[in-house]
Amino acid sequence: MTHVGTTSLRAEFAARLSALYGTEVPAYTTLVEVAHDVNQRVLDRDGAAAERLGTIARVTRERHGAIRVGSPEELAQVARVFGALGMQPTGFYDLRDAQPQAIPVVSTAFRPVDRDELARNPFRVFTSMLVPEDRRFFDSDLEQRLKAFIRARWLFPDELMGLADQAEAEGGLDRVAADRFLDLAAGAFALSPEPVDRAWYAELARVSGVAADIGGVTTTHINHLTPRVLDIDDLYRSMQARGITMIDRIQGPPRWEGPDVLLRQTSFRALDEPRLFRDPDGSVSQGALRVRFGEVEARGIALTPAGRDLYDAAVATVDQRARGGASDRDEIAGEVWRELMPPSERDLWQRGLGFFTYRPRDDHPAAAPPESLAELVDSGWLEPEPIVYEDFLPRSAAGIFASNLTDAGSVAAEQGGAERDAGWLAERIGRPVHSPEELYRAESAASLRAAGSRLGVELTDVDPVRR
Ligand code: OOG
Ligand code: NI
Repeated sequence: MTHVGTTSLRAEFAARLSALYGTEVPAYTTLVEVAHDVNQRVLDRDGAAAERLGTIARVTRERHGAIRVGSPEELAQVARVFGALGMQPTGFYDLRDAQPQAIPVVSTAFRPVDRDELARNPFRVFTSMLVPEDRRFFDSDLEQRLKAFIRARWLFPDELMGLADQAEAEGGLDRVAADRFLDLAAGAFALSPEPVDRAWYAELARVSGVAADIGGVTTTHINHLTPRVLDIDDLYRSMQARGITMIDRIQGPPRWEGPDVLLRQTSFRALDEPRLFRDPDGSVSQGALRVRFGEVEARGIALTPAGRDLYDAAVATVDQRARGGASDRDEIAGEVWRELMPPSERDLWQRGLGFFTYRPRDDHPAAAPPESLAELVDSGWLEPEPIVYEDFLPRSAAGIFASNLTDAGSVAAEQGGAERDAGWLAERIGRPVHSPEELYRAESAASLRAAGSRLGVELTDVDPVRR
C-alpha cells in the first residue's frame, strides 16, 4: 500500500484544515482569493524581485493556523499530533505582559525547522496555552475550577494519539491509516456543536475573552488560518473595497522603501457565529460568539539579535512620538524607520543586523578569491541572500488577540505572575523548544562553510556582528 510520508501528511493536513475553515468562516475564502489576486499583481509588477523571499509556489501554499489549549498536558498532545507532521515547537512567546493588552497565555509555534521542508510545505501553527496559575488574571478559586474543567475534557481521541505516535516513529503512515489520522486530526480542530455553559463562559469572559474561548468550552478549534501575501497594503485596501471591515491597522513594521523585515500582519474583525448555549436551568438556546477572525501576513528578513534590538528601539521611538494614539502613527513610523533602520539589504548585511546565506557567483573575477568574507562579497565572489523570517512577533500577536476581543477583561497588575520560559515549556511537553535565532544562525553558518569549501577559503565569520 502507498506510504504517506511526513511531508505529504503535513500538506494534506494543511489542505484539510483550509477546506474546513473555509466552510466554517466563508470570509476566509474571500481572503484567500484576494491574497491570490494581490500576489499575481506583485508578480506582474516586480518580476523576479517578487520571489526574493520565497518562490510564488511556496508563498501561495503558505499558511499559519492558530489554536489555543488549556494545560501543559494538552499542549504535549498537540506536540505529538504536529510531531507526526514534522512540525516542532519553535520559539517562546509570553503574552501575559504584552502591549497593547495582556493576554493570559504563553505560546510557541509548531513548524518545520528545516529550510527544504519549509519549501516543500510551509505550514505552521501558533499555539497558545492558558496560564491559570497567574494571579494577575485568576484568583485561586477560579484557578482550581478552571483546572478541574480542563482536566475533565479530552480534546484528542486516543486513536488519534496512537496514529500520531506511529506516524512520528515511522516517518508516515500507510494510505488507510493516514486518511483516518487526517479525519481525526482535522476533526479535533472543528468548531463543536456542543452547547456552551453560559454562566461559566461569562465568568471567564469577565477575566479575559481568550480565557473563555479556551477554558469555557469542552473542545478546541482553529482560531484563524493565515495566508501570506506579497503586498499587505494592497490586500488591506482590496479587502475594504470588498466591504469587509478590517482592524484599524497593519501590525509590525510600517510600509517604507527600505527592506522588509520580520513580519507584518492584519486581520478582518471577528464575526458572530451561531452557537448553542446551556442556561443554569438546563434549557438550551441559540446564541452567538465572536471569537474567530481572518488574518493575513507579509514576511520579511530575519533579524539577528542586534537587528532585533534595533527594531525594538524603533518601535519604542514610534510609541513615544505617537503617544495618545496619534492617527498618523503609520507616518510617524515611516519617519522613524528612515532615521533608524538600514535603507538597503546590503546595509542590513554589512551591519550584521539581518541573517543571510551566501551564494557563490558564477560571474566572479578571474583572480584568486580573497580571504575575508567582506572582500569576497565586495569583489563579487559571494552574494548574500536574505533568510526569510519564519516566526512570530509577540506584540503583533497580542495586538491581533486584542483587536478582536469585545472587551479588555481585567488584570490585577499588583499580583504576581507565574514564571514561564522556553525551558519550562520544553520540560512540561517532553520535547526541545527550538530557538529561532539558533536556527537562522545555523543556516547561515552552514551556507558560509559550504561557500568557503567551494572557494578553498576558510570562512569563520559566522556570527554577523559588525563587519
Ligand atoms: C493567536 C494570535 C497570534 C499571530 O499570527 O501572531 C497569531 C491567537 O489568536 O490564538 O496568530
Ligand atoms: Ni496568526
